[in-house]
Amino acid sequence: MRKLRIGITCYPTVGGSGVLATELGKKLAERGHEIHFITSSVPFRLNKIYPNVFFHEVEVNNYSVFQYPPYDIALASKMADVIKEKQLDVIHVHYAIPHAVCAVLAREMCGENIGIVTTLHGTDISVLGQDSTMAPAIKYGIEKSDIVTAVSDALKQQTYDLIGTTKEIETVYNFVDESVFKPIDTGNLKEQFGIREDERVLIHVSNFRKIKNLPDVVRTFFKVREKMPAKLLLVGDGPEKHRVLDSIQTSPFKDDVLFLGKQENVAELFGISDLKLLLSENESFGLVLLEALACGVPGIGTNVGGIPEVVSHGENGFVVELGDTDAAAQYAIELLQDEEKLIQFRQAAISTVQTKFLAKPIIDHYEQLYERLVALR
Ligand code: GMT
Repeated sequence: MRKLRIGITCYPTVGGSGVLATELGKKLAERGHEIHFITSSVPFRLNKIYPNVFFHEVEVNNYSVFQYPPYDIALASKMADVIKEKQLDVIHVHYAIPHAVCAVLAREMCGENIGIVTTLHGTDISVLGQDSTMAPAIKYGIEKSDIVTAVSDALKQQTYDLIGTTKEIETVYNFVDESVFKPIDTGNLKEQFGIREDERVLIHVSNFRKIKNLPDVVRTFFKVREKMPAKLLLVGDGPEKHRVLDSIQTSPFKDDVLFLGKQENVAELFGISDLKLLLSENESFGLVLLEALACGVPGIGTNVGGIPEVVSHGENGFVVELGDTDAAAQYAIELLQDEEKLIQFRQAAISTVQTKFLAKPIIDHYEQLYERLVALR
């Protein structure tokens, strides 16, 4: 395949869509493509120098007349600059708002016939798609993109239901970097956290937003803790953190909940974990679940959005109804008390990634989409 010049726009701070976009860019660069990130800051997983990867910062003018700094216009202008100067073949935007609309505007501005790929990630549809001030712009961005992908069948269906578009949407699942997310020897890390060998470790990783339903994670853990020695690792940070902290203060098990804040090396934390909990109110995919599975950690997730496409009930984890912490705890207890079953689930977790979410075929798929667009130019 010929080498392409690909622009990528995403939210560069912590979040699944930014992670996926960055990992995709890195993998495409390894294949020899020239990758141009056009973002407001360096994407957080772009943490070293990668050959073929370039970063173009979007700077927003804070002129006093602006009540709100016009990020969208600055992004579109920067995209138009980079498209022209670097002669991009394709621009791939992650998250519909404002990125898809900015890409369309940039194409108009620079007058180049560039292909636009938009990947829908979740809240751009499930939350913003319900907002009448946003829905028309999302629909416009989707319909003016040349190719639209969604990270799960559930999200694709939700887009049709909420946005009312007839645009063809292809499901392209998320993937993880298997060289990072794999079972690893963590030495005495468990001990360093003060966790005894006989204690089971449950883990939750997220941006601590309301949609992640932290109260149910803690409730489930406490029910498990009543039956066995265990610790809960809460990894990440966000608006719900203090509410959760307050809510556990009266529990006799409060010292068994460890708040670790934002962490870079999540794979190591999965390395000391036995079970991942993701009990979200909505989740288009649940990239962190996939990261856990790749590390050999089974997951319990809610029966919402794309989670059942990632977690196979009774094989690599369990799917429970939203709010049913009794069921979540019961499944957790049964699994964590049965070493043989846990080993079986750990193996199934790894093979799910190998069979359904391997990076290579998914990146091949994106490459084919780009190639399709380039052939049309
Ligand atoms: O919910 C988040 O953690 C952030 C959000 C984002 O846009 O980064 O995540 C969405 O995209 C991820 C990557 O495709 C998915 O794995 C998440 O499930 C999705 N979040 C929601 O749908 C709530």
